[in-house]
Amino acid sequence: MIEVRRMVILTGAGVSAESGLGTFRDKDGLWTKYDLSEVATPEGFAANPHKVHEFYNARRQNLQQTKPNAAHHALSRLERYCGADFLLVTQNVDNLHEQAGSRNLIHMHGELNKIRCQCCGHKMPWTGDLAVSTTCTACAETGGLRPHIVWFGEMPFGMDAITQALSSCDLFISIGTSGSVYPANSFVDTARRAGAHTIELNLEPSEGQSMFAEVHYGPATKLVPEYVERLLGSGTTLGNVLDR
Ligand code: BV8
Repeated sequence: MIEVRRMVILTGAGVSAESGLGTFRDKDGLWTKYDLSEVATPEGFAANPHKVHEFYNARRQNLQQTKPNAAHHALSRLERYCGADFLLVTQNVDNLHEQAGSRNLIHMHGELNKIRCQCCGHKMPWTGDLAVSTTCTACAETGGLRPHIVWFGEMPFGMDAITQALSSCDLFISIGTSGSVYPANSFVDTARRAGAHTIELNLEPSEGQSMFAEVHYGPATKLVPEYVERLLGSGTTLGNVLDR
């Protein structure tokens, strides 16, 4: 039995797969169609900003028609009713967790519906297309706008808050991620060293499968609501007691 007073949840592209958004490394995944070094690195953006804008414009357009699924809604319910400290860290750049009502959320890899100006640093919501010719509404410069996305080789957002939460959590649940990308794939180890119970909910074993104390495989829209029900079903007012 463990007393859950602080939980950290990590999600990846698999949690949004059943909403129709592609994953990266599955069959037909994004990285099977694009060379990530050309569209998801600062060097790729410097070499061909038009190509990178096209890559993100297509995903941003697709996102506007996308809705959260039962896994997103279950995580929002867990945050509301778990009676414990709750942090949701997502590697995803979509806004489906917010649409489902999640609040204590860190987009460690940035957000598709935001852009920022490299000239003045201004960050702004953006759901339309972006081009090299787009002018910054804050400094009126042209050519400096980029997606507010963390590319490979760039520092993820929120790392201090994430590390602090992982170092004091007693439950860590990883959902829908292949465990291929650092530093997200090191979070389970940080949580484990803090004494947390660690759980993987995924369609299939991830690269870090052996690091988890408990694993369940299947689609997120089935697994996540079931596990949230188990957590809330066993709930006490002060945090939760979880049967291992
Ligand atoms: C950093 C934004 C320093 C872009 C992304 C060599 C070895 C090791 C590491 C490195 C190396 N060389 C460089 C590195 C570091 C590098 C890295 O890890 N590279 C990898 C490729 C080897 N990392 C970085 O550069 C990071 N920065 O390290 O800075 C630092 C760090 C900390 C402190 C100080 C300094 C920055 C990485 C961020 C890159 N940007 N996203 C965009 O989205 O366009 S990452 C990219 O992969 C994706 O965006 C995604 O967010 C991320 C992880 O992918 P997943 O979400 O896991 O998706 P994937 O398709 O892989 O897996 C999906 C899973 O879902 C599968 O397991 C599947 O089974 C499952 N699934 C599918 N359907 C379902 C399902 N599960 C449940 N239900 C379903 N229905």
